[in-house]
Amino acid sequence: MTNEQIQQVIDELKALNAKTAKEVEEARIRFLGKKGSITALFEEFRTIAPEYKKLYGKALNVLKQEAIAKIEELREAAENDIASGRAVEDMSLPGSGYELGSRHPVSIVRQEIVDIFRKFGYDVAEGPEIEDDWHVFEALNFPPNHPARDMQDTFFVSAGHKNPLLLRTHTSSVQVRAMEKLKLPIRVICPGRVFRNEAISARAHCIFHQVEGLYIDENVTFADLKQAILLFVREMFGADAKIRMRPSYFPFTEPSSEVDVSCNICHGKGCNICKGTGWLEIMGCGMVDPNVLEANGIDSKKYSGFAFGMGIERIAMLKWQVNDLRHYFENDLRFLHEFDSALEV
Ligand code: 2NL
Repeated sequence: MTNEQIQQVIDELKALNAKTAKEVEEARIRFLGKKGSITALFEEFRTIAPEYKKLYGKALNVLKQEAIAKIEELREAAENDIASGRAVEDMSLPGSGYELGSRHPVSIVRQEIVDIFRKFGYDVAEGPEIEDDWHVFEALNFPPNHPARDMQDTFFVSAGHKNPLLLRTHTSSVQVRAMEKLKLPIRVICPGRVFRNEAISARAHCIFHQVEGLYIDENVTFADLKQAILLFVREMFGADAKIRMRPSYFPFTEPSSEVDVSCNICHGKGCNICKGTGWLEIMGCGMVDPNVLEANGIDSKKYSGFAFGMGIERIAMLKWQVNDLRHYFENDLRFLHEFDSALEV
């Protein structure tokens, strides 16, 4: 490397007079790009004799900083020219446009469910994701040795503590808070994120989303529950959708039931989505156990209620036949853009 070579680059930089953003970018590449003249000088610097390294090194660094500063200055001037309309840009170029985001499938389904129940007169309630044992288990009639209370199933934030904090495993905890806070009758819907200590696979995830509902008043019966669910299912899956209820068990409801909706793919004929049965499981529900009412200070002789819960990803899977849960959490843009057209505005 010779002094002349360096001087030549300095002269070129001094003479540089790029006007448009495109010219500035070309100049940047010419000086500082991978094959740029300043980059080349730095390459050569490696081969010069040690006693000259300090001198040349300093000169090259000053040159590089000056080049960066000058190009930045020119870029700003070019941008100001564009902003003020002074620059005569190529008007035939396409506009840059905004990259619009779109709603996540889980958000789309949650909104649909919530909107339906709002129409029925339910309030929407949210609550904390980090909870205590009372709101997640004790107030919901979980016996002391129930497996859900185990570290295997629940994430503890402060294990071993005498009143440990944990990540809620269902949004029933929000309904417990609603019972503490709201006056009767209560009609509330609780969407939210829940957590379970599970290995991630196509069929299980440690984070997922739920919507739970609770209705407490005088004289609420199982017939009211069945009708509420039927009306919901008709709104969600179409006017001809049918429901089927199977007996089940939850600690917080008695009696408890699992709800199936008629398969809207094959209309009962049997297909691989409903595994030939014509039915798809969509939620669990039941009459609120009197123990739960009493634990929350509600007179179970005077009041009764029903509750239900559904997994949002499960409904989304039925709606779009996306059968690997992991897709909902990876935020792969190719997946998310599939739902652009699902946005109803
Ligand atoms: C399911 C089943 C269910 C409830 C949730 C509930 C809440 C209160 C009292 C009584 Cl405060 N019950 N919630 C009841 C039955 C079923 O969820 O499969 N969820 C995904």
